[in-house]
Amino acid sequence: MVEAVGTVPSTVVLWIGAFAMILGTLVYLWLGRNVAVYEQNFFIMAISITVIAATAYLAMAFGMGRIAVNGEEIVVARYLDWILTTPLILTLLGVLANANRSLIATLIGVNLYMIVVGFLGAIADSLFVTLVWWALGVVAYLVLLYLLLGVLSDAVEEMPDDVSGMFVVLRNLTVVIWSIYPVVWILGGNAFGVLPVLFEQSGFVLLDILAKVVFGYVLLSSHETLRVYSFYGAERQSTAD
Ligand code: RET
Repeated sequence: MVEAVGTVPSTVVLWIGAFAMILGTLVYLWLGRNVAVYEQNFFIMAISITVIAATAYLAMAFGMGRIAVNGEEIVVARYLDWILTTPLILTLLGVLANANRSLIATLIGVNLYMIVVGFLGAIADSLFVTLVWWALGVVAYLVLLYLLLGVLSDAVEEMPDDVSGMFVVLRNLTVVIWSIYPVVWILGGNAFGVLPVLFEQSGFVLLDILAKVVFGYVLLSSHETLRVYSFYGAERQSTAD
């Protein structure tokens, strides 16, 4: 639960995280240099994700973004990052799948619950209480998986192959990567402490790079898919709600 912070190697890892997010932002800006109006929202959302994460990693690398709760030091910047960026990632997936607003709102609500109970688990001071919060977070995550793999995947079937193909790639990347977060979390300093701090930090940095930077790159580098999406999706959205 107490995270040994401020060691030189773990600070280096946080700087790597910050630079990866800044690099991702610059690549997206470059990819979006002549972006068509209909692609703008995708770019703005993806850029927001890496900008928020870059800010959180900068704060962490500067040794900031931690608060003491119940005598424990919590890396609050990480939870602020997750609470802001995971809804954006899910919105990107939802919009791509042409899901209606209530489904996107449901995805976000379940996801927020998952992150909030994860935060409660991090500030809990007994292993048992931490495990209870973690288990509740895992239940929320399973509901999220059901929505992503079931309802949202059904919605995308009405979209052209280009779009549904892109959705499936991004959905699979998301499902695989997101599933590793609770494992790193429970093995690290929050509960069992079998993962050394450096491994835990590096794990989260690597997962964040995949879930944010690689995810955004796959989406934004395909102008053709975004073009197909916009013509088909814009037309359908009016009847989808
Ligand atoms: C917690 C602990 C409680 C149980 C579960 C968790 C899952 C966290 C996830 C985080 C994903 C973060 C991403 C961040 C940036 O892009 C909160 C660790 C299930 C899935 C994708």
